[in-house]
Amino acid sequence: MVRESSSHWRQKCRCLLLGLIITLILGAVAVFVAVVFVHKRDSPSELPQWKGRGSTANLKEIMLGRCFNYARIRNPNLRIDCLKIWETFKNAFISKNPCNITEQDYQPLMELTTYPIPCNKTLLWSKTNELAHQYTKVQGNLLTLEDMLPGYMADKLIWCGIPSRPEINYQSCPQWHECANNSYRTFWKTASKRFAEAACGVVHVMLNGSISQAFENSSIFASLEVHHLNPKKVHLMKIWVIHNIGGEPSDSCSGSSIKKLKSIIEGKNITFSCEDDPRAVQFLQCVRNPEEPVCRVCRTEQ
Ligand code: N1C
Repeated sequence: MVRESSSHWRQKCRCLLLGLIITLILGAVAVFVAVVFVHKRDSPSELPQWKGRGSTANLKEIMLGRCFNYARIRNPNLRIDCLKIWETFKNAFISKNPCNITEQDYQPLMELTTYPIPCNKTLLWSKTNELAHQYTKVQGNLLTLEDMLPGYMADKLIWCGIPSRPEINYQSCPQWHECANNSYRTFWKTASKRFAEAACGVVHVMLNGSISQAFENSSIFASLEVHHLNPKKVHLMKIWVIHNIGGEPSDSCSGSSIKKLKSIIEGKNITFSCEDDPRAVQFLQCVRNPEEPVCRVCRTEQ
């Protein structure tokens, strides 16, 4: 009787031990599979490979910093919630195919960040990014999209998401021309359209006369901004065509691309004027090229 119960007890122990061993093995296998899966998920080779560089490192920190700088220092009267703006910005592109971002995706952000711009202050530009911003900084009376909150926060940054994964892709993003509806191209299209729609009074435009077509069809200025100016609000467009100092001009106010722009603008019942190399802009260029003959004309010999 005693022997029987001890053998029964031993058998029970064996079963328990076997159960424990099986549980341990299964646990180890589960941990192994999970580790392999997580590793695979995070491995860069598994991410979609786009031709452009990945999202700007520290995107969140940069955008939040710019937002707080804008709200606390540049424009202290502005009542905005930067964290909410960041979340709304992120929701426009996160977990989505970066070639399939629509203007609708950015509408909530635009609603949160768009403020009226005073009349006569709008400066549009195409292929003159650096000079246009140097000019507004020094002259102080005109504003570009980069002076408004959405443009200020996004200036010179790259961003895109990963389909079905709530992460930012820091490995690669579509290039500007890789697909028309990529995350940052759609952003600039949406913001530029709204910026043009909001313009009133006189609108200034800085174009580049050192490229073959100063008014170039595929640019955001030609394809969007021009068509979204409201003739009920804008009465004059002042074009400045700028040429590299010391270089050969390729296009000018009398060139065919500007003539085309003139006919579009006049067709909208907006008055049009055009000036090649206004002096105020040329002075700025002369800071970098003081020895060029065109920069010497005002100098009196002593
Ligand atoms: O295509 P573009 O010029 O004609 O676009 C310029 C036009 C400006 O008037 C702005 O209002 O569109 C707006 N805009 C920006 O403000 C902007 N900031 C930075 C458009 N693009 C902008 N970028 C970047 O410049 C953008 O990421 C892309 O690479 C260029 C487009 O500028 P462009 O071809 O010189």
